[in-house]
Order: sequence, then C-alpha cells, then structure tokens
Amino acid sequence: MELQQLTDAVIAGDAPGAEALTEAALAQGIAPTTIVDDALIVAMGAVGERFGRSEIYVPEMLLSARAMEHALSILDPLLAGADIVPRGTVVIGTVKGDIHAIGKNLVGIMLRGSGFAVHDLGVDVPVERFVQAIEEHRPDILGMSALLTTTMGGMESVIEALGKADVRDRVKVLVGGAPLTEEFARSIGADGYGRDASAAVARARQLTAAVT
Ligand code: B1M
Repeated sequence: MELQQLTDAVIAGDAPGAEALTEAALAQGIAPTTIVDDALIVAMGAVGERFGRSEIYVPEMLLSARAMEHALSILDPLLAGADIVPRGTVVIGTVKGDIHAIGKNLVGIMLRGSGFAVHDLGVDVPVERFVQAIEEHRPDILGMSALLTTTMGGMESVIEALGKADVRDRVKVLVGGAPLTEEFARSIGADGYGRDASAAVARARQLTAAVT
C-alpha cells in the first residue's frame, strides 16, 4: 500500500479503512512516526484547507478526526515506547472553549513515549481544573493546547490563576497548538512552546533537565 491511501481514507472519514491501512503500513515495516507525519498529519492539514475553502463542513471534519483517532489508537502503544525510567510528570489539557483533541493527544502519546507520566485532563478544561491538577498530580510540567485564535488567550488566564493560587513557581508551563507562536508563548509568560509533538518533547526534556 501507499501512505497516500491512508491519507485519503482519513480525509474521507473512513475509520475502518484508516485502521486497516495503518495495520498494512506497519506490516510493511513503515515506522509509526512516519505514518503519523507523512499520512495522518498531512490528512488533517488537507481537511483543514478544505474546511477553510467551505468545501466540507463540521460533520465531515468530525468524521476525519474520528478516522485519525482510530489510526492513532493502533499506533499509540508503539509510539509510547518502553522507556521505564520516569523523566517527570506532565498534566496536559486543551483550554476552555476548545474541543480540539488530536494534537494534544499526540503530544501526550509522544511524551509518554519518552518517559513522562502524563495526566490528560481532556478538552474544554476550565481554568480552575488546571490549577486544581497542580495540587492533585504535582507535575513538573503543565501543558496546554489551543487550536482556535479565540481560545488561545485562555492560556494566559491559567498562568495568571497559577500565580494567584501561589503555585506558578512549582511548574513549568509548556504551550502549543496551530495558531500559537514562540513569541505568543513568551508574551503570556509560558516557559516553553512546542511547534509540533517532537518539539514539545524536546522542550519538556529541557525544562525538566533544568529543574532536576
Ligand atoms: Co476545528 N478548526 N473547529 N475542528 N479543526 C481548525 C483548528 C481550523 C484552523 C480549520 C480552518 O478553518 N481551516 C479552524 C480554526 C480557525 C482559527 O481559530 N484560526 C477551526 C474551526 C473554525 C473550528 C470550529 C469553530 C468550526 C465550527 O464549529 N464552525 C469548531 C470549534 C469547536 C471548539 O473547539 N469549540 C471546530 C471543530 C472541530 C471538530 C470538532 C470538528 C474537529 C476536532 C475533533 C477532535 O479533535 N476530536 C476539528 C478539526 C479536526 C480541525 C482541523 C481540521 C484539524 C485539527 C487537527 O487535529 N490537526 C483544523 C485545521 C488544521 O489544523 N489545519 C481545525 C492535527 C493535529 C495533529 O495537529 O492539533 O495542530 P494540531 O497539533 C499539533 C501542533 O499544533 C502541536 O503538536 C501537535 C502535533 O504535531 N500542538 C502542541 C498541539 N497542542 C500542543 C501542546 C503542546 C505542544 C505542541 O504543549 C503542551
């Protein structure tokens, strides 16, 4: 099979097809990270472009997201390798008002794959929940994801709330998501920004190396 077939299945929202083609790609010896980068992320990019041109609407976008999630569920155990020495703890979530999960999930999977314990708070996470999770899980890193220009400002509210609750200096804050930039991350007082999942892992490693 060609990876393009998997890309096409995700674009078409064909979850069983995406699963079968992911299995087929693995059987051919294609690396899980190659499948993610060269087929799945490419597909979601194309879906976003089509949505932007009003060629498809939210229901189609949802079906594609579902197909991608099915493919990722097969790759998850392979990406989340066998590094057994805990490198640190991360609490991660998508900010309030935002239900985009895939990028956050992928970052979580890759962090686990490089030895972090990850507590995923899910999507549409209220400010107070992030703050509460610091007490609950005592993480080294708080990770926030946002995919909408209208929700990315919520990250600053969380950072402010951490300050008010007197826990800001207990965690490093790592942020990411398609509309963010390094400059935005700096402007809201985050400690790190990840352009993609690998950059997020690299930054998380640096941040924990700095605290331990
Ligand atoms: Co939405 N959506 N969506 N959507 N959606 C975008 C983001 C959009 C760019 C599409 C477009 O217009 N071209 C646009 C945002 C425009 C803007 O704000 N500038 C958009 C819109 C408008 C909307 C709605 C408002 C549509 C509507 O209802 N009219 C609505 C909002 C809902 C809400 O959140 N309140 C909406 C809904 C949805 C669905 C629910 C249908 C679905 C999400 C389903 C799900 O996640 N389970 C969806 C999807 C799938 C998309 C696109 C097509 C794909 C997103 C995705 O999964 N990408 C997206 C278009 C696009 O991004 N090109 C779009 C793949 C993923 C691997 O990449 O999430 O960027 P990404 O994550 C990357 C990096 O950003 C980074 O690493 C990841 C891996 O490489 N990263 C981090 C992410 N989080 C990180 C955290 C880190 C570090 C790195 O540290 C902690």
